[in-house]
Amino acid sequence: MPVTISLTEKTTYYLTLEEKYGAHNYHPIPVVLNRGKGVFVWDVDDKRYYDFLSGYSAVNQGHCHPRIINALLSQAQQLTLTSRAFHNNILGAYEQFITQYFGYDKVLPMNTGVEAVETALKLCRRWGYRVKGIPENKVKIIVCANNFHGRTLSVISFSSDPSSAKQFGPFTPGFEIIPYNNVAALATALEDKNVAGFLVEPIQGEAGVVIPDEGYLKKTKQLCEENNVLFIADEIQTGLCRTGKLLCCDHEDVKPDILLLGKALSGGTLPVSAVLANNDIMLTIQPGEHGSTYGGNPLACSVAIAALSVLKEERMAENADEMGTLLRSELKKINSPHIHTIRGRGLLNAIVIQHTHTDAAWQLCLELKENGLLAKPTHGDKIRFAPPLIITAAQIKECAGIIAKSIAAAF
Ligand code: IF1
Repeated sequence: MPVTISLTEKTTYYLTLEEKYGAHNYHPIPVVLNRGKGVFVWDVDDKRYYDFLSGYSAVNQGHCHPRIINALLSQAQQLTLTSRAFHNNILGAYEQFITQYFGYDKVLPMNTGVEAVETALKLCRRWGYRVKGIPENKVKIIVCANNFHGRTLSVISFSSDPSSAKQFGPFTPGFEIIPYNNVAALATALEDKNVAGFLVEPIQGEAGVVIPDEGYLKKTKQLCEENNVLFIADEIQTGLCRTGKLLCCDHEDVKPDILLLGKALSGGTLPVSAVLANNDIMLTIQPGEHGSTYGGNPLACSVAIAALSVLKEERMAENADEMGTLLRSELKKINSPHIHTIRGRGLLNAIVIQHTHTDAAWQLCLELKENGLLAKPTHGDKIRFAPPLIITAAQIKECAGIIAKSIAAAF
């Protein structure tokens, strides 16, 4: 401590380029990747790594999954974008496919995750006025402390993380922040009859894989029902088999009124997000009231059908569940005083590092990189372990070995 790493000439070249010409809105691990396949990525010097971030869960299906890439390539040669001014021959088939897949009447296709969140907020407000009958401009949406739902102005308006929101005001009103994993706090918040929705992550990812108590989702959903309030699940990170079920809400048999998907909906190929809801909610938005140039483009639709198909056909939820259990039990065997906590569900896992050095988690990630495994710290002391869902038992064991060796070397 601190871990010494030597960057190659090639790596330094790319780092310098980004430093000079790119905005400084990220602080990446100093590795420059140029190739990916399955659970592996390679850097510009051809060193191979296990990818334990999976593009923040966008590549659940593994890097460059052949079926997803095939869909991408063949559709790219046919038709990529029409805009929604005209119809295309893939959109309807995709809409039928995804609504049947998740059991909703309708889908509204968008691109990035945060656009899906924004769409849900607009839908919820609209539903609040049209259906629930809340007086104009009075709709309130309840959110949770330590949430992460993206980076737009309205979404950071209800962030409790100072680095997300500081000096980006003034902010959008109409939101109330309550503590996460606190049913009583929601009950109190719902006494206000102008509440139209409750937006929640079934597991808080950015907060460091914070798993609520068993029953939290079920109880909060029930409270929402009793108060005629929409339960909006942000499954952008937790959905699509990451936690060992198709949706994280499935662990408690909860069906959200509005379901948000993104990231792995395209298997890491292009930004594809979706908002799913039934007619009573979705049909409150009429032509001209919402949309996006790229939303529902045929390239995205083809890719999303393939991305969803392989999740099911290759039993990725089941594998995530089994491999997650194995990973956590292997990590527990490491038995280091510097691992304060190991937690997770399926292959969405985190360890909390305990060390006198404040940047110990960062140092450990550098050491992991040296040993062929890529992960990224969050909030200083937490490291997420979220490999692609196609990882095998032998690979999990090898990775646990890399993690053990790295902890021994770094601390
Ligand atoms: C970055 C974390 C992951 C999300 C949930 C919406 C969005 C996200 C639950 C917005 C995005 C990202 C974005 C990413 C880091 C990342 C992240 F560390 F912040 F928590 F995944 F772990 N809802 N999450 O997690 O989706 O608009 O980005 O497509 O670099 O900011 P987006």
